[in-house]
Amino acid sequence: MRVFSGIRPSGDLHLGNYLGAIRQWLQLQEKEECLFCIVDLHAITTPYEPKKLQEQIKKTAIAYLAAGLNPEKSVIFIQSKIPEHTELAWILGTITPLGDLKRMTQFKEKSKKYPKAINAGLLNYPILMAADILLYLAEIVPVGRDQEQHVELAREIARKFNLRFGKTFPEPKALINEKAEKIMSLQEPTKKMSKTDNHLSFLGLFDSEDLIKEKIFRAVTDSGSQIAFDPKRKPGLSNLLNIYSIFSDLPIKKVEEKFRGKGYFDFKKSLANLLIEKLKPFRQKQKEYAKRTVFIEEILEKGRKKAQLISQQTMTLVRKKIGLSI
Ligand code: AQP
Repeated sequence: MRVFSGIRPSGDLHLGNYLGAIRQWLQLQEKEECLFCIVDLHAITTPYEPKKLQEQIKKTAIAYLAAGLNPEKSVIFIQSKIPEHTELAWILGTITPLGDLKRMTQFKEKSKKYPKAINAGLLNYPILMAADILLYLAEIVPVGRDQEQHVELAREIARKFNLRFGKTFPEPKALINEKAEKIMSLQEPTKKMSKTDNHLSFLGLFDSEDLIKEKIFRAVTDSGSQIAFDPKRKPGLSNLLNIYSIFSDLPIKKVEEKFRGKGYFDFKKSLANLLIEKLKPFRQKQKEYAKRTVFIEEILEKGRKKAQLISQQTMTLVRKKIGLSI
């Protein structure tokens, strides 16, 4: 089976990106044909600094490797290096109903977050994402819950295209890790953790020990003192308990038992120490890869070549099917 997924180089990767998406990528690369992309064209749909984008793209490539992606097993590449993404997006846009785009939750949320920057690219984001997936005839798309709606739309678009022009694309499916489907913000625990929010609200995969401690101790928790999982009444604490459970490999019930009779301070201290220990290898690898610029560039170029082969084949077929070439 072919797998495709990507991350916007819009900031430093956080626990949500890692647990919701990358952890699944690591398992998939062992058994499936995987393509993992740095989706820079998606990153420019929200306000950004051109001078910082290049840096952020490199940092994301380093983060992919430091988090465990193996370039011998996965194709790692930059979206904008493959012009077929935008060509296919244009074509798919002509069969995508406008109403479907306007009802997308991410479009509504990002429009609220950036009221002065509601651009057509933001609205068309899901079409480009459909193109990203369909260009590689991918069947599986490992993502967090927030991206499920977009994958559903990609599926609808594939179905529509196949009906209109004859079977061309598989209908892709989202693969979601139920336990980590939505890691919540440390500051506003009813919202998902996001890289572009205040830095205290997300835990970066490569945050220093001091920063981890600071962010965990300042994480919003709820009134009361009992360590109990109750996402409705105690969203802040429940999010932290979930993170503890994932990193300790203990079921949530066992974590509750471990901290029975103890207060928030003890729990947060233990969680900070657990995260410091578990994220240490990532920090070390990130430092090592950051020094190997040429190696990173070679990996991205190798990835580009492999991705280009597939994308060109798909576009030759698509152009023919829709009547653009003889
Ligand atoms: N909080 C989260 N919990 C679980 N999964 C998450 N993902 C993102 N946040 C969480 C998953 O990570 C992958 C990459 O996401 P993205 O960067 O392409 O877009 P995003 O969903 O918009 O991520 P952010 O961090 O919120 O970025 P900004 O702030 O730039 O919008 C996706 O699979 C996503 O589901």
